[in-house]
Amino acid sequence: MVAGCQAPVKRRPNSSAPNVDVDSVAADPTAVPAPVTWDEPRTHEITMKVQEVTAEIAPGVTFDYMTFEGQVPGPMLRVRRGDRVRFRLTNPEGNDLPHNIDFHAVYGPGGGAEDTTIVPGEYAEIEFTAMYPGAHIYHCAVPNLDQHISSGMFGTILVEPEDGLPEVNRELYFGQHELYTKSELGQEGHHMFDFEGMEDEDPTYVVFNGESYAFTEGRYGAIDVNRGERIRLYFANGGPNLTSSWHPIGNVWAKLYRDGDLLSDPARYVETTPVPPGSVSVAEIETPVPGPIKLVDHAISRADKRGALGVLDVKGEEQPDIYKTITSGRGNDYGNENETFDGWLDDVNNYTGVVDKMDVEQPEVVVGAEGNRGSFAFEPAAIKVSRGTTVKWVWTGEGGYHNVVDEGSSFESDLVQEEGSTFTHTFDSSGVYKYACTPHEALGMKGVIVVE
Ligand SMILES: [Cu+2]
Repeated sequence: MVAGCQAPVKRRPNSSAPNVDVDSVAADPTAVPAPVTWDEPRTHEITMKVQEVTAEIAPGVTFDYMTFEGQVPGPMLRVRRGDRVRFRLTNPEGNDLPHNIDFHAVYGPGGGAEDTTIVPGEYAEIEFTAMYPGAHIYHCAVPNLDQHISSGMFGTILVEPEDGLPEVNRELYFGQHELYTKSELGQEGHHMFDFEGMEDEDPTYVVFNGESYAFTEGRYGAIDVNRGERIRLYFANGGPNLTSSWHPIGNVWAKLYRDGDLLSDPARYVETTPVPPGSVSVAEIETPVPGPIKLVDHAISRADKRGALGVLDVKGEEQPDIYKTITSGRGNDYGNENETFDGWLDDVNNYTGVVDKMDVEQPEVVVGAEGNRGSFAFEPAAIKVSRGTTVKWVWTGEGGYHNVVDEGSSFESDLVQEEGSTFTHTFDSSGVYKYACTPHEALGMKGVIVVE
C-alpha cells in the first residue's frame, strides 16, 4: 500500500463530441438498503471499487468523474450499531490515481483512509466495528481530496441505533456536491477540472446525485411517490466546500434528524436546514397533497442556475381542504390577489383578487359598497369579463356622490348619489381598464375591469 503520495494528474484529450464511458453516474435515489431487521451484532463483508469514468454533467457536457462503484453519491451502506464490517477497497488497473476511503462512522486513523490508500492495481482491507449510530459520510481522502470529492468520491454509511428507526413508507437517498470546471456553465463539450475555481470555492455546477437537474422532467424525470406516504430522505453533502441550505419547496421537514443525529429527538417542521460539507442529514416529509415537491439548495441561485434541484412528484387525489387553486389561468395570472395592476389597487382595501365574470351576461359592480373606511368601495374591486360584455354599476346611495371614471377616458358616468342609480358601459376591446370615483379616489375608491 502506498500512503499519502499523489500520482501526477493525467489529462484525457479535450473532446468536443460527448465521449463518455458510461451513460450516467447519477445514483438511483430509490436504491436504499432495506432497514435493519437483526437485533444481534453481525459481520458484513462489503467491497467497493473506485471507477474513474467520463460521463455527462448535463446533456452534451462531459466531465471526468471519480466514483465509488460508478455512481454519485457512492452506494449507501447500512449496518446496525455494534456490527462488524470487513471492508475491501479496490483501485482497478486502468485508473489514473491513488484513492482511499475515510468513513466518518469509524474510530481509527483517518476513518480508515491511512490503511486504504492504494494505487491502481491494488486493493486494501480494513475491519471496523460501527461503535456509534448516525448517518455518516464516507469520502476519498488522498492528497487533493477536495478534487477527488468534487469529482464524485463520497457516499453514505448509515449506522442504525440498536432500536432501529421508525417505520416509514419509503426511503430516498440524495447527495449534493459541487463541480469546478474550466468551461462556463452550460457550455457544451468536455469540462476540465479547475483547481483555481476550487480554491476560490467558485463552482460551475452544484448538483444532486452527480448531474445537473438529474431528477427533473428534462432529464431522468421526477421520483414518483404516493400521496399520504411518509418518506425519509438521506441527504449527503460531499461539498467539498459549500454548505447546503436544504429545503423541500411546497413541503417541510416534518422530522429532522439534524446532522444525521439519530439518537436525539428529531426537530419538528423545520423549513430549511444547513447541511455542511462532510455530513449527512436525515429528514422525513409528509405528503398530504398531490403535486411536485422540489428539493433544493435554498442558496437559490444554485437551484435556479447551477443544477441543485430534484423533484418528487406526489401522485393522488386533490385535497381541496388543504390546498386548492382558486382560478386557473388563461393567458394571464389575473386571478392572483397579488396582482395590483401596477399598484392601481395597492391602497384598495376591499380588493381580494380578480373575480371571474367571464360567463356572466351583465356583470354588476356596486358603487358605494363598504370599504376603504366608509362606503367608498367598488365591489368587486376587480372583475374579469369577456369582450363585448356590458358592465352595470349600481349605486347604494351610501358615501355621498360617486362617479365611475376611466383613467383612459373610454367611459365616464355622471356624479350621482341616489340609491339605485345605474351606469353601463360595453367593452368592445380587450385590455385592462382602471377606473376611480373622482371625489374618493384618494381614499381607495378604485376598480379594474379586465376584458379578455
Ligand atoms: Cu480518490
